[in-house]
Amino acid sequence: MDTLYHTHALSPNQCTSKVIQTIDAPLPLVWSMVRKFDAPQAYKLFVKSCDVSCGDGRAAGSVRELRVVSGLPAERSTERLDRLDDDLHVMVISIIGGDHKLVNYTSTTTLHEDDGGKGGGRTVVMESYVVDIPADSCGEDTCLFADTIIGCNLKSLAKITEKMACDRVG
Ligand code: A8S
Repeated sequence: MDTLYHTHALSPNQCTSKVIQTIDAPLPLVWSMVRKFDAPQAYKLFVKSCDVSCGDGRAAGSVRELRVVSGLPAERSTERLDRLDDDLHVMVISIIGGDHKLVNYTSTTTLHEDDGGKGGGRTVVMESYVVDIPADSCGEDTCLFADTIIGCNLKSLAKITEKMACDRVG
């Protein structure tokens, strides 16, 4: 599963990386948050607003226009849903426009039930991506930038879904 969806062919001017987050909440709950292409602001703290400009937000080919919170090096991003598989828990998104430096960015997110033995109800989220290295930067810096944002997103996802799972039980 891991190598199948998170091994990417690279051009010489591209870099790739992967962020992994274990979450103390059941997979169906975590997936219900991740799969909402039309509402990433539900857990992505840097997203201010999201409008679906093409498609229904569920079918591949749907496009969303994001506005990013102030203080970041960008204000907007246009992103296309390439794949949403509710059986395999795979989501692929490409960034196709915006005023930022992530050119040719495609990310793949997969969810797996944790088999760490600590009982059921834990989820492992893996998010990998491929992106062009800007002419004025290097692969290391480009990946560090994206990894930092993804890390924040997945930590926020963990916090929110863990609270939801806790509230449901308690
Ligand atoms: C995601 C991943 C990333 C989002 C980046 C890397 C971004 O939304 C932010 C700042 C930027 O400079 C680029 O899954 C962009 O959201 C927070 C606007 C695309």
